[in-house]
Amino acid sequence: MATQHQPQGITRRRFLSGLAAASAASVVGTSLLAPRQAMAAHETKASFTGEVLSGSHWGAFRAKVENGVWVDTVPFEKDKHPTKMINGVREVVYNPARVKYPMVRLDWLKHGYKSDTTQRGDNRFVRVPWSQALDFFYHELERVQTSYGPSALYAGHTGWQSVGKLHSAGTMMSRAIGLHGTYLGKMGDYSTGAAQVVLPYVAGAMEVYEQQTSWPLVLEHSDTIVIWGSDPIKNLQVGWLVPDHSPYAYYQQLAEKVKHKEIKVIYIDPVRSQTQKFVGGEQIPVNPQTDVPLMLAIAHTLYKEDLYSKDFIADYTTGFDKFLPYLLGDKDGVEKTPEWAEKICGIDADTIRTLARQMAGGRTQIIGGWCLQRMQHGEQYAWMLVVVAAMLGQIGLPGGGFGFGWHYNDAGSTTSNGPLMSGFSGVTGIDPIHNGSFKGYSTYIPVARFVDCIENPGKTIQWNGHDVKFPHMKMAVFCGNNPFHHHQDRNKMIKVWRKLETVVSIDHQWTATCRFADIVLPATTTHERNDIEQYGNHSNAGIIALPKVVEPMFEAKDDFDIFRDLCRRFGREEAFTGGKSQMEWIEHIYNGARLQGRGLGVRMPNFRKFWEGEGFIEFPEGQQWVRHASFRNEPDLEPLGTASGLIEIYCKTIAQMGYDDCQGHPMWFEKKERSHGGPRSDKFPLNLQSTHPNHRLHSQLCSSTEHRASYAVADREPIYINTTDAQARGIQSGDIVRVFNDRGQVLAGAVVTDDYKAGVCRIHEGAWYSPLEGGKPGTLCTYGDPNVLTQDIGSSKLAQATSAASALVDIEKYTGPVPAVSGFNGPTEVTDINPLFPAMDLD
Ligand SMILES: Nc1nc2c(c(=O)[nH]1)N[C@H]1C(S)=C(S)[C@@H](COP(=O)(O)OP(=O)(O)OC[C@H]3O[C@@H](n4cnc5c(=O)[nH]c(N)nc54)[C@H](O)[C@@H]3O)O[C@H]1N2
Ligand SMILES: Nc1nc2c(c(=O)[nH]1)N[C@H]1C(S)=C(S)[C@@H](COP(=O)(O)OP(=O)(O)OC[C@H]3O[C@@H](n4cnc5c(=O)[nH]c(N)nc54)[C@H](O)[C@@H]3O)O[C@H]1N2
Ligand SMILES: [Mo]
Repeated sequence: MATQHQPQGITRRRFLSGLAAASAASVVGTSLLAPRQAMAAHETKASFTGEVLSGSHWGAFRAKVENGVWVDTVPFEKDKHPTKMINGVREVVYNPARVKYPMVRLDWLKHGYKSDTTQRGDNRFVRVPWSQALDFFYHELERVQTSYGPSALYAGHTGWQSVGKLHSAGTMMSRAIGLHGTYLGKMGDYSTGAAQVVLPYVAGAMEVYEQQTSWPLVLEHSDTIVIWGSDPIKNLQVGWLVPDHSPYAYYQQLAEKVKHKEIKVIYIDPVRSQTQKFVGGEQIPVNPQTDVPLMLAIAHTLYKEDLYSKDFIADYTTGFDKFLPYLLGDKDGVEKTPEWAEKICGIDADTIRTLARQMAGGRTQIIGGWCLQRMQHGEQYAWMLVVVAAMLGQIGLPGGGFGFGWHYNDAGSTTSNGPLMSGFSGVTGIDPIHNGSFKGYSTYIPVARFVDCIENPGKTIQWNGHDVKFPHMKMAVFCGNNPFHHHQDRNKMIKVWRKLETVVSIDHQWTATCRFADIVLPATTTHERNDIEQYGNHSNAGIIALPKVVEPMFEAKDDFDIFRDLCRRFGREEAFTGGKSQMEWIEHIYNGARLQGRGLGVRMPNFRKFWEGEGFIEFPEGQQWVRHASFRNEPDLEPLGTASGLIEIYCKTIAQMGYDDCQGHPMWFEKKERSHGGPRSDKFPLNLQSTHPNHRLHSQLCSSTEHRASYAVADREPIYINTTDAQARGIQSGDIVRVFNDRGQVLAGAVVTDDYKAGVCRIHEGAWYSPLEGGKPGTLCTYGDPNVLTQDIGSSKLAQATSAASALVDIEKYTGPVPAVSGFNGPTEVTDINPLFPAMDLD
């Protein structure tokens, strides 16, 4: 975790100064230096030299600026465990994939919404003036609303955008588009789509995004910690807000306790994780996608050996009696014994029994990750983990019970007593101009089914007890997210995308989503505008100013200004801005927290002092806390949010939905494809993990050239392969390999390692889609996007979440001519066309 800060080469610096000179010229004449901004002492001028404290999803840092050029980044001294990823942040501003100008796809410029959409992805774009790009955007919104109505417009934002209480890209989009008209929205997200639907029925809350028991209490009380499909050391590097990385200190203490045999840590994971390497402990290398049989066998052992808490089951849960016949095989003739599970999950029966006894033998904290619910039948894992914890009877005790959010947002740190900032709101309360009828189609769709929706208009699917009727989607807007990274089955997506008439993408990086869009608008990065953010996520350790580090590059505009200018076109500018400038918003957000602070006894300086001073305030530390303790202490006064107020081992509400693939209690369901002898493994033998990257946040930082070079293999995204699997295929570390199945093919750079169980390989999600022949379904991805290979199916009828983690592939050494990586160089700009010619027939 220690940050090695890489010095930048001379050549690079010269190159950057050149860039800056060019961009400085292009910003002259814009209204970027609004009067109020002049008051900021560390306001960056084009010639500024000095240090700027700022923050990001990767943590806080000091940016070193020379003559208006960001040359170096050092971690904030209060962050004792900074991530190396901080080295890639500066390059978000300066890299060849930067979106420089508003651009329109060549054929769309010629024919508008009647364009040849099979050309999408060929990456030929024409530079247009801002005013024209926004006119196109506005006319398309208007056309779609008047000719089809709201159900044809998709603006269902899900995505990681950037930090900043003001510049939340998705919120700005929702607010602006929502002032124009109603539109098709989304439910859920890709992160926890299955768990966040099932757990409220089972445990009364989403459980995934909530704070966890304070680490000092876990370190004091736990005898055993079971880390189930989770890798906190890897995943806590990033945060939704600016992370303070405080939990790392506790993992260091845990490592000490493991060394001295005071706490036992067990990892249920087919991969030796970063956490295991950091903390120590032992691994149970379960076969992928078979954790539910393992859990059932643990439950079976607890029951048969009378190791479960009858009191807890009686007092705090409901429905154990309905689950038991399934466990014992009375219902389906299959008793869920360790011997039964062994054949599926690859862990021998004795090890399963020993694990169950270990868990029941003392205080056991279960730490569950999310990858396991990002797969087919992902609901079952989340549900069954709660059932195991309920049988152990320690839910609500310090260092016991279950938690699903330990690897996320500084969880387990103590929450401060400080105030919470509000932000810019996506809703205004002002009626939209267009408020047409959805004509019987759904007003929202489960987010991971959005490509299915484009493909199958009129189709009705089941979701969480509701019918969802897919509308005819004609236009989609993306801002602060990257569906051509985050969605599964890229080749299916490319084909289906052709049904859309107009796609708008607003980003600062020329992602594959921009490639497959019609109108592309250049946004600024966080570091080219002013903002404010919470320091520390669950810890809420303080407030940090995010002042502008450098002037905006090229023609990039802040999302705020983009959407304000869009709203001006339909007379809603004032409604969008709320009558405030950006700095007035930032001050307003700060002052809201300041007022709240007074009530909490936390004194904050006035805004001017904060902004012109250090730009950082620390809050006093809060109390330690135990998750579910109030429920355990007073189940009648503090019931869970479930129908019964208890933990629902059997859930009547779910049972009554009548779904075959998610029934009244947790169960094992075979998968459509599964490695280690499961369906289709004869054809494609290797399980493909596409877990979250150690070096990036999804697709963010992938375009940071020097940072990418620090982990890429033969210029490609790494694929991690077990030694036996590599040897069988004649593959060595450093080789370029072709990874394939019947959905697609990608090149990747091999890393041969015994950290992976045989039959398991991994390409981290977020590797940029880089087609050999842009727009052609089935073409080779030259860099290694794993979503070329994943399945696009719903987890089940309950949640309809992504099943990204249910994918099989095979790998071969690549012997063909090695193509250049196509993804990182921005668009192919077509210049022999007059961008202002009005050949488009806007009806
Ligand atoms: N195979 C597979 N697929 C997965 C996953 C997996 O585990 N496996 N995980 C899923 C999960 S959990 C998630 S959360 C998703 C993440 O999917 P996304 O959230 O879509 O991924 P990001 O790469 O963070 O995309 C954010 C985009 O916003 C842009 N951006 C950043 N700041 C700004 C800004 O200020 N303004 C504008 N306009 N744009 C900005 C970035 O450049 C980037 O292109 O991926 C999902 N996809
Ligand atoms: N560095 C970094 N951190 C991140 C993110 C990032 O992009 N980069 N993204 C953030 C976001 S948006 C999210 S949603 C979270 C995601 O958090 P998670 O979904 O929990 O994280 P993953 O990294 O996908 O996977 C966690 C672990 O699951 C294991 N695993 C995979 N398949 C199986 C299986 O079949 N059985 C078992 N037992 N284990 C399995 C993997 O080996 C890995 O160790 O991470 C957050 N943190
Ligand atoms: Mo996520």
